[in-house]
Amino acid sequence: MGSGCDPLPSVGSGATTVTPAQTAQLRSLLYDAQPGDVFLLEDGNYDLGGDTLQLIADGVTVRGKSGDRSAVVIDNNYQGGSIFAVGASNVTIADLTIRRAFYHPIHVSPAGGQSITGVQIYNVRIVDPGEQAIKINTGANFTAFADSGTIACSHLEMTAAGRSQVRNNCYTGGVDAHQARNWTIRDNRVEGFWCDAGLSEHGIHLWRGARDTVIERNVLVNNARGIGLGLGNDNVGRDYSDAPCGGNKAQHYGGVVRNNFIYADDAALFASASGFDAGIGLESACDATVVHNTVFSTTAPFAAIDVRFSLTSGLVANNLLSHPVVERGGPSATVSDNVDGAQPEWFVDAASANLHLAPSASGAIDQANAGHSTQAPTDIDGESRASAPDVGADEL
Ligand SMILES: [Ca+2]
Ligand SMILES: [Ca+2]
Repeated sequence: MGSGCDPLPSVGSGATTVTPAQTAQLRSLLYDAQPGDVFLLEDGNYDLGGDTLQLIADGVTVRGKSGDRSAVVIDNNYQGGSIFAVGASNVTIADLTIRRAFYHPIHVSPAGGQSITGVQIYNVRIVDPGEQAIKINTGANFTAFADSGTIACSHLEMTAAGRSQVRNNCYTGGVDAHQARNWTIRDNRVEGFWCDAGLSEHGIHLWRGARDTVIERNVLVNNARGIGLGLGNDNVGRDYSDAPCGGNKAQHYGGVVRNNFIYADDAALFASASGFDAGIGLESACDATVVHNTVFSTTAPFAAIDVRFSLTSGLVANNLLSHPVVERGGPSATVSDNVDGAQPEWFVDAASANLHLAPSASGAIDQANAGHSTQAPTDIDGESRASAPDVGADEL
């Protein structure tokens, strides 16, 4: 898996090209796919009319043919259920737009009794989901899991029009993963997940016993909650044979959150019932590493980083913040070498969520603890950190 956002390799011969005129057959085409089949969707609008596209054979790829994700639009107009239901390993969805699912535009959940791995969501634009944009779940029997997937170079967005369609007390969010292990979520933009009433789930959220997630180089704009590992302190989780966290049932185990920009400036978000809650939330997140993120808000959130509950441990360091870290409920994480009170002029263009450092940002430049920077050896641009590293996601 690469680290950039270059186009995926072109496919060889044998791919099936699909046109918008075949929209009514798309469901059966994909359901009947054989392992490794590749489907290339021509530019245009695919108005599904409520169909769910089930991907149940391993290694199936569904891609926009042109590579321009904005030119291939799959729309369910809030009919039916989810749009893509991914139940097999090594499925790729790439280079297209998915709009207005009643539930989830993409729902990853093992279709059979076996765990699945290697699902890839790449260069996808998701707009106005009825529930969470990308849901990752266990199989129906709670013993098969969806592990080791990637969500990269994608754009998840709730617009004002979509927000008015969200149901069930703001039951929405960007990525929502339960009991999922070893996912990489990188280089995405996630924005607009909040409601007038009710508290949206995070832009990116893994919990209920998820583990070893890597969340890096994402830009999160105007979400009620940015990135979350864990939620609450109940015992709903996943059992691992090596009994991590001293055998305690945590909401999240391990994991790294680094080099993300998290930004909020929307007066309507601040005026909503829940406001801007937290840039990053750790709740019963055991052995988490949260380093070199930048969280900037024009109005105070509850917490720039919320470190909560007694099972939360690990390291929260070298983050550049407009507002303070809040520790509550007895966490044992090491919280050090963070800089709060960042000002808008410390950044290249804060009003555009460009939180790269300005040359005058002396409060951030060279101010990080180099010992903790080993957890994030490169920055949000993929550039190496200097021997005198800067706090936050950007090394100037
Ligand atoms: Ca430096
Ligand atoms: Ca840089």
